[in-house]
Amino acid sequence: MTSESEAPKKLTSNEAIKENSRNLRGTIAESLRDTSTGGISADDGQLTKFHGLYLQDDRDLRKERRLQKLEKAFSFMIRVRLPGGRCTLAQYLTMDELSREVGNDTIRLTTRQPFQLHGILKGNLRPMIQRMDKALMDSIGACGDINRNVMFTPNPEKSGLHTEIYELSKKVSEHLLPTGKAYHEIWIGDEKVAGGEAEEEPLYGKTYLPRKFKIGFAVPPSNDVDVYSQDLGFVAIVEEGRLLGFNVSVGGGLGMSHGRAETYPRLADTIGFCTADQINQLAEAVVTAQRDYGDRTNRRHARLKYTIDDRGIEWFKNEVETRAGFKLAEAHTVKFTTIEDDYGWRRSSDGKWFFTLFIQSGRIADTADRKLKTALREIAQLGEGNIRLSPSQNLSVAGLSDEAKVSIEAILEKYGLGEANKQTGLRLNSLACPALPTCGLALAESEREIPDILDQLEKVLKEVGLENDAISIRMTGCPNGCARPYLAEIGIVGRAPGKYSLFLGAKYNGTRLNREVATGVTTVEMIEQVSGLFREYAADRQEGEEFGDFCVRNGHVPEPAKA
Ligand code: SRM
Ligand code: SF4
Repeated sequence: MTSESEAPKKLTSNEAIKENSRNLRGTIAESLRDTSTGGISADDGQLTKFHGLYLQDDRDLRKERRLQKLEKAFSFMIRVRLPGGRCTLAQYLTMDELSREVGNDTIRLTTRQPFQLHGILKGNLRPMIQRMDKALMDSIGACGDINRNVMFTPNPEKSGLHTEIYELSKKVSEHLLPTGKAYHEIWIGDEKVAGGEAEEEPLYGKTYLPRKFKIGFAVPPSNDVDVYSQDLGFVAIVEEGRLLGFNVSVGGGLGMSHGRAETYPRLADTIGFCTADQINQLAEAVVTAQRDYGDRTNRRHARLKYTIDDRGIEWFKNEVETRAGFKLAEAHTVKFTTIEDDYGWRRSSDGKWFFTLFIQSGRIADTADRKLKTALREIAQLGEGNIRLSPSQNLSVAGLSDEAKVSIEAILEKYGLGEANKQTGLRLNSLACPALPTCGLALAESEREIPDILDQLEKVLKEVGLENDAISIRMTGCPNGCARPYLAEIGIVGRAPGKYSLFLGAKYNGTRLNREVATGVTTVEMIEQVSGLFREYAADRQEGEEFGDFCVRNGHVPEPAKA
């Protein structure tokens, strides 16, 4: 907001790109035809994000290509929208095939429950999206300044109540989808030189949101979706097995930049309670308030969390209530105890089996000694049940009979994966973002480095008898926070090649942020520091005390972290 005497600030260049894009068409169609480069124009690169596509390059090859005077080794990453992380076996098999035929032969399960494929060459984009379309999958709104994949626990069959809430989360997701035809026109329909004409986008308007927007639904006691990290969170309130409605929280967000105090991770504030039939109206009110008041002059200050901090939570609540046309009731007390997926075999409320497999950093790949991708393909080819992706980058198969359970166990054994879930509590609670070589923003390694860090720390945990304790550890290659590191008891955040910041003291259940305790340390130094704390924790912890709480109580975290 500017006062009358102040000159209005200049809008970011992204605002002009959106405004002039004829509802996300830009010159993408032309960029795709240009065979002189594997890339696309910078402006189109901003627009393709709204279509779920990122232009990337293989950063491992940058130096060599520069020396050879070649352009970067460009390729695309696609993020496939999957509300609640749910897909059919046929859809999974489509991902498997596409990853092999046009991607880098890996599938990446993300921290918001979509699939990502990396390494797709420009010329393969249209045919790939057309095949996804035939399998009833799309990547609309998986990225960009828009509502992203709506998160919900991967097991709605856990109870009738979970199923009811899943349906509500799906409705919100559909309610907030863009309505424009650009995606179909560019990627699926007949090729047009300049694309069609812009249409009305009733909810988002011509310039969409100032920045990305995220929603998650949680059912206590599980906070698997990290509900307070979401721009808009719904926490189910249940009484005697009946859904009363939802606590509503707003203004969560984790991205920050090193050395810029004006950027920070923030937990959402709970502003009240709404009933199930008010959810869509409420979500629309929050989204449109952010659309109209979010900062479009600075993308580092454009998320809802800053709108709220600039104007005050009471102002925002009032704005939302006015737009929604109803008042929120008083929030209920909630208690979260866990964030961990239900690993292994569980009976669902429908009597079927639900199986969750731990997947390190969500990367499905075959390696010389571990054929995970092949094993999962064979499981999908059994033709029973369906697939779920979790907010912790794991994969589940749902809806299985006793016979299918036996067959799946045999496949896992055949590929040496029978013990895949027998990991330390630390590994089972670990996340890492992709970082190098695909992520253009990575300052340091993450996914490629975390296995080694875990190996080292596990030695100490076993030595002091803590191998079964659930301790959360999350690593990212930069401070953007994609693996939600600021909500981990141990957060490792890249600063420069081989250099990290160490964060400690978050609450395990995702209700308190951690604090930075070391800056610019190597992984060796970090492992040494954390190993020392593990030893202290094993010796001095109080009954039932979690690692993050221990770090706070014993003064290992600089200032008292907020509860
Ligand atoms: Fe993220 C940007 C990967 C979840 C905060 N994120 C990126 C990009 C697209 C890099 C880019 O802009 O060029 C990364 C692509 C890397 C690659 O090679 O695949 C990327 N983010 C991911 C994923 C794949 C990490 C993962 O390990 O699974 C997650 C995909 C989720 C999805 O399916 O939609 C992912 N990103 C998150 C989360 C966690 C969440 O949403 O629960 C966050 C923190 C929460 C939040 O939004 O506040 C997150 N990503 C960011 C940010 C910082 C946003 C900010 O407000 O400052 C960026 C950079 C940006 O937007 O400018 C970013
Ligand atoms: Fe890339 Fe940084 Fe996100 Fe990791 S946290 S995927 S390095 S943007």
